[in-house]
Amino acid sequence: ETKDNFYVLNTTSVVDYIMKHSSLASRLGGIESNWKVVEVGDGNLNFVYIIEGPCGSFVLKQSVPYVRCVGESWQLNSDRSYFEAIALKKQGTLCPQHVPDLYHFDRHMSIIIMQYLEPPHIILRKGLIKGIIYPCLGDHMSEYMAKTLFYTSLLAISTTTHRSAVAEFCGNVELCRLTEQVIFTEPYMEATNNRWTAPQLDEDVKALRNDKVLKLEVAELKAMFCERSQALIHGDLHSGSVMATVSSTKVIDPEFAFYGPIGFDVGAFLGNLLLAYFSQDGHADKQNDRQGYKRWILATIEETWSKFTQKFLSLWTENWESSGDAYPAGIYRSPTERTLAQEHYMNGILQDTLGFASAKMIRRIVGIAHVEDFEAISNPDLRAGCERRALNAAKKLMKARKSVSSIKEAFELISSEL
Ligand code: ADP
Ligand code: SR1
Ligand code: MG
Ligand code: MG
Ligand code: MG
Repeated sequence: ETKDNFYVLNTTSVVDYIMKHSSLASRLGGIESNWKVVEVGDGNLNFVYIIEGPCGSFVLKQSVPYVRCVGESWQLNSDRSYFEAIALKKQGTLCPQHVPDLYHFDRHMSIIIMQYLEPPHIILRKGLIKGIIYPCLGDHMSEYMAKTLFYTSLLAISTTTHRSAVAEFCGNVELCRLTEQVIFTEPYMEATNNRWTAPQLDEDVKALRNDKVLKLEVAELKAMFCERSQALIHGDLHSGSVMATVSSTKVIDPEFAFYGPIGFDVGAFLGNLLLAYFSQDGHADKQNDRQGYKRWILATIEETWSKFTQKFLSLWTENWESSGDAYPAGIYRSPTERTLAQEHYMNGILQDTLGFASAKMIRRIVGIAHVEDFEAISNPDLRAGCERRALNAAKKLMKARKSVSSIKEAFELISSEL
């Protein structure tokens, strides 16, 4: 249903909207005829405008009551804007360096106004396709994940605070259900939304749907996604939700945020780096065989995981006495017991991460929403070869994740695909 007085903006009505909000108008400066408005949304769900004036700029994002990439036939209420705004605010407090500043939120109109991440910031996925090396990426993303996930988990907060936050984000039901549908359900069955590089991958898709062991693993991951309120997760942390330069990394678009499993975020990020890895042969040319770049991607996966572990555990160790109801300091008294608890916890996150990373990879190859990493490879045989290696690696990782205790072991497991 559409809310009363809600309207979908266009480049003209955006200007009228800003004029009605003097603090926004004065941020831009000058008069409205000096303002430049461009719609740049390239995501699947929403509309995004960049607005620049003589004195300043910002980005305006509006959620509409349907799925943008499908059209009005797929209704989706625009409550997601509220959850994006409150998640942005929370994540911006916990990790301001890697989150755009929030300037304005209008719940009724589902409008968020935030800091414009100016060029040379580009969407990380596009940078990975171009073969750009980001020397700070592992450090920055591990920082973002460690801070946002640790401080919203029961390692840092009481069960009272946690329960009320979980209850608030339970309202993001439509987006959680969208994830359940397009990540954990449809890729493993016949569904009209699904597509893949055909006929090249027809047999691979059939095998996926008949893989009983794999489907049991997916059921387990789906249950974890629905049942485990471990921390406030971003919920859609793929490489299209990161804007980067060689020295700056910002995480945008947390509209899928809710209290879920930590491994869903870490897995989304690492799984999308693996997709970037597997697509590289499709972007190689005479000037650049991309072999060095592939090594950099794998090194960045290892660096992200090891720095995430280090930072997350440092926060835990520093805060052990003061807060968090999960591992009471009174029970965990000795350093030995604390180390044991930490190793156990991180091992669990690693195994969840590998499972969710795999699920994220599989859905991008056989489900509704594909990624530019592969879509930009115009030769279908070349593209299918890249996709098949990614699919096989994801299947192996998903099935064997519980026997893996390091990223090195994970790479060994899929060495024939790498
Ligand atoms: P969706 O929810 O539809 O995926 P996103 O929030 O991912 O929308 O935004 C879509 C696109 O808009 C991004 O890929 C990026 O190009 C641009 N964009 C979004 N937020 C910003 C920002 N703060 N600064 C600059 N560009 C942005
Ligand atoms: C209809 S599926 C759209 C996808 O785009 C979003 O960014 C999420 O990844 C979602 O699964
Ligand atoms: Mg997006
Ligand atoms: Mg900030
Ligand atoms: Mg989005």
